[in-house]
Amino acid sequence: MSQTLAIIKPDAAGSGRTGRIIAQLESAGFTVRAVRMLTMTRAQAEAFYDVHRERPFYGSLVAFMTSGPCIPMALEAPDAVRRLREVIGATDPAEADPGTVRALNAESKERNAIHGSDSDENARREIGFFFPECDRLG
Ligand code: IDP
Ligand code: MG
Repeated sequence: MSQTLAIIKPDAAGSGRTGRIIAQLESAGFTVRAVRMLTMTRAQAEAFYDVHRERPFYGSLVAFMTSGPCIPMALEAPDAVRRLREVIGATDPAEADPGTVRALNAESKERNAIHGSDSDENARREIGFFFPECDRLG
């Protein structure tokens, strides 16, 4: 078993999509090991997306991610990082495979409903970012 971090982003959390997204993740074989709801501060969003600091969309992304509540979750499954990326689909929902979380719930490349860690190393860092009190979840 391995773990990854998902975040239901403010667009989806604010439009009544939380339950169906968690149900889809559980149906896909993930177990929720930790979950919380928060509105990120600007400093939190800037730190979380620090890797994108030089990208043209960084300011807009930080504004979006602080615009309302979001729902970080630590998810567990075999090959969790790769599997979650499959289930959420491509960054741009217009390019996401049919049936993926983004194809079903996202409106644009920025407002794309959900985050998924992109490597085991980043999954550990990102789980620790939102759940620092947990040595090992679950
Ligand atoms: P990912 O979430 O699929 O891993 P990243 O390239 O890591 O995509 O980008 C992080 C987030 O930044 C995306 O999920 C999306 O919200 C936003 N983003 C990425 N590329 C663009 C873009 O070209 N325009 C606007 N927002 C973008
Ligand atoms: Mg990414």
